Amino acid sequence: MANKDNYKNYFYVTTPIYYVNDKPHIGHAYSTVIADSIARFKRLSGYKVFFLTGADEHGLKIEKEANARGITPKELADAVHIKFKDLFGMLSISYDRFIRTTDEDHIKTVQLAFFALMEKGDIYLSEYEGWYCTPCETFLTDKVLIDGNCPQCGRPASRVKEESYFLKLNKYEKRLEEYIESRPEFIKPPFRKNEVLSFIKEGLNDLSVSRTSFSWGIPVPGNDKHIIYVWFDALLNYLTAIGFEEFLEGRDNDFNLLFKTANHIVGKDILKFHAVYWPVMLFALDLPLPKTIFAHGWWLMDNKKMSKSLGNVIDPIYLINNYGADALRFYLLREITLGLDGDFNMDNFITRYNSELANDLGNLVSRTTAMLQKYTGGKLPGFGEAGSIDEHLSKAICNITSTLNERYDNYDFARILEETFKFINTVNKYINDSAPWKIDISSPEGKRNLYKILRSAVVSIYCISYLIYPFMPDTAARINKILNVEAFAFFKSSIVPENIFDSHGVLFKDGHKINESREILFPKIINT
Ligand code: ME8
Repeated sequence: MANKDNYKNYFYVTTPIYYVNDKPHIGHAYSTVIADSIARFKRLSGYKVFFLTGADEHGLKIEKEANARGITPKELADAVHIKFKDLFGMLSISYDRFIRTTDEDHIKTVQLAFFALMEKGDIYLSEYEGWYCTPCETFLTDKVLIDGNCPQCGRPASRVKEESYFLKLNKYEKRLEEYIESRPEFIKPPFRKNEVLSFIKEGLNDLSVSRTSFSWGIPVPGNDKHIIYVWFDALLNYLTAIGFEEFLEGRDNDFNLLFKTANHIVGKDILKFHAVYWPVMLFALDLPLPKTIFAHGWWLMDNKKMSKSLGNVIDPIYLINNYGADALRFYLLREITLGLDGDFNMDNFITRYNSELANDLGNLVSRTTAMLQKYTGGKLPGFGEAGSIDEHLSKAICNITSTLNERYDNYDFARILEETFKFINTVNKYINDSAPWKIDISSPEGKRNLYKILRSAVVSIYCISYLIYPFMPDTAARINKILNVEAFAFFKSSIVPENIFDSHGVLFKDGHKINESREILFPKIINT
């Protein structure tokens, strides 16, 4: 059981921090919903969770956008980071901190780390000559350019020649390779591990970690002609947020315990920064590495890359306003296996919504509450009167819960949702097959049979609310309200699906009143 002083373990989960040059889009919602779902599941399972998200506010890209708008970069960051916060509020994102790279503690952390590595000799001054892609804030070699364009975003790279500080990557190349080879849980999904290893095996050049051609960023300590490279700055947010500075000062905090458990959720496009540059920075700083870097795939729109110029960028706010936050969360996690790319198709979104959310889940809840109203005035028949709960249902739920931890650890969310919705259909079928409306309740046996069906359906719905909670927290809360159980009783009790079929009498006492629900959980979408 989870309580303040008795956590199973720590669990630190992070999203990328988002560039504030433009408003959030579906890709930002995606990384954040993935992190939120695992954070919620881990909290539910008794872990002490720290969930971090935030804004990446420095760099040339932000400076350029601010110039174009005729405002300062800080004014741009102040305005745009609020849009991310608003979106995350609408999506019920349960973050513990929203970090901004302009926060005081972060600036200190970055300067401390940079200084420590200069002292150690792992950062040295030299000259950089080569290519730079501003939209990706990435240095590029001749070899990777495609017709003079960035291989990542396809836009033209610019030639730069400047004095620069460099981080020694080469020194840590072998150590990193061995580390990755020997730890299957470090890079997920597994096929991404090979991609990273082949990149490392090509040989790592030392990384340029400062710029002199613009001013919006954190100055190099002792040489403020140089601005610290935005990725060096950004990656360190993962240390700032959990008290790196206090830790260095020897103050007692959770830094050490938390960081080892870190799960960085990132898009596949930024895996290299997290699985190569970041570990090297941590090796150099003599810190442990995060536990897992999970790279998710990309959402395409009608099989094309989303881009402003194609005008096919999906606005998450539009979807939330029209269909609800949980419908969007559900679609993002149910439609594609995490790790692979997927196509965001509106017809498909509506079909899934209508069939799985409105028909399967929504109807199960409304028909069950309607039956209770009709037969018992909303009172749940006692444990004694109903006898046992349907065995087939209890087995089905145990099959799901027994694999839950493993599935979450592998980010196999689509599978969990698939199984949960299969279970919802099993309960619907159970009600259809046992046809309570045909039962002759004048006989004691008939009555007992009806009560068993009602109780089985209610207990099953409670289990469903537990299973969907990490993915659709507001829907789970609404169901709990209809069932008239304290919001998320599973947080506070040991009554989780593993044992609910034995102990449902504790939560649903004899005569427990189920609220009459006129509320439609998911109104059907009429596709025009
Ligand atoms: O990269 N589908 O920030 P960012 C899925 N500041 N994910 C997508 C996507 C799409 N169509 N488009 C973008 C940065 N993303 C850095 C991170 S972390 C220390 C610094 C994802 O605002 C993308 O893969 O450009 C990335 O994970 C995230 O959005 C942030 O993008």
